[in-house]
Amino acid sequence: MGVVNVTPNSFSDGGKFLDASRAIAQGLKLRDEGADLVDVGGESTRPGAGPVPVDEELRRVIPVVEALVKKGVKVSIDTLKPEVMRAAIDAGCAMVNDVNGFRADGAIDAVAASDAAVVVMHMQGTPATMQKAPHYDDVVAEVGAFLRERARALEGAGIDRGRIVVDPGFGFGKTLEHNKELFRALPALASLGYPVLVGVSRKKMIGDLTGRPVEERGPGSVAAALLAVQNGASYVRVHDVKETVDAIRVWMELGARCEVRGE
Ligand code: HH2
Repeated sequence: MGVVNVTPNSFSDGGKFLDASRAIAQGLKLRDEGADLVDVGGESTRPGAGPVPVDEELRRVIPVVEALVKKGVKVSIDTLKPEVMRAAIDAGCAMVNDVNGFRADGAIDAVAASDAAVVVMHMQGTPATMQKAPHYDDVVAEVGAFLRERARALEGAGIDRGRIVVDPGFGFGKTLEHNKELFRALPALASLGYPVLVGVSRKKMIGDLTGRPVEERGPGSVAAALLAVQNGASYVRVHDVKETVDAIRVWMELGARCEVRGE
C-alpha cells in the first residue's frame, strides 16, 4: 500500500501533494512502482495534529480518488469521518482505512452497505494528545483485545469477515518500547485470524532506532517493512514503494532458495 497525503502538514510528505494534480501523479507513480493499493488521506494524524473540517477533507481527497479510480488504481481512503468514507466509496474506493477503528458515530454504517474492505486500526487517545503519556499494562494483550472487539462489531453489522484487516497502529499512542513489543508480537496478532496491516514507514520509531531525520528514514523503513512481511503482515503501508517492492522481491527469491539449500 503506497501513501499519498493530500495535506499541508503530514509528517513526511506534508505540502508535497496538496495540489490534486500532484497527488494524482504521485498515486499513479506508486501504482507503477508496484503498489497494489494507493492510500489517499486528507487529514494528518501526526502527533499534535488537529482535526480538518469535513468539507475541506472532501475537497482535498475526492477529486484525487475519482481520478485514480478512473485510471484503474485500487484506492484506499484514509479517514475517520463517515461522510468522507461514504463519498470515497461512491467514488469507487476499494478500501476504507480508519485509524480510529470505526468508533465514530455512523462509521460502521458508512461502510456496511458497501463491499469495500476495511482496515481497523488501534489508537490510544486522539492525534492531538496521543503521545503525551501512553500507558498500557500489557500492550500486546490490550491492542489485540481492541482489534478483536472492533472486528466483531464490524461483523455484527453484517460486514463479511473476509473484508476486515487489522492494524496495531504503530506510533498512535505508543512509546518506542510499546512499538517494539507490538512489532515482535506480529505473529500473535496475525493469529487473530484477520490479515494484518503494518504502517511504520518513515515514522519516529524508525528515527529513534536509526538516529535519522524523516527524509533519511527510507532504508530503515524498508528493513522494517520486510521484517513485518516476514512476521506475518499481509499489507505494508509505505511511502517508498519502489524500494520496498525490490526488497520483498529479493527476499522472496533468495529467501526461498536459502530454505531449499537448508533442507
Ligand atoms: N499511519 C499514518 C496514517 N494512516 N493508517 C494505518 N492503517 N496504519 C498506520 O500506521 C497509519 C495510517 C501516519 O502516517 P502518514 O499518513 O504518513 O502521516 P500523517 O498522519 O502525518 O498524514
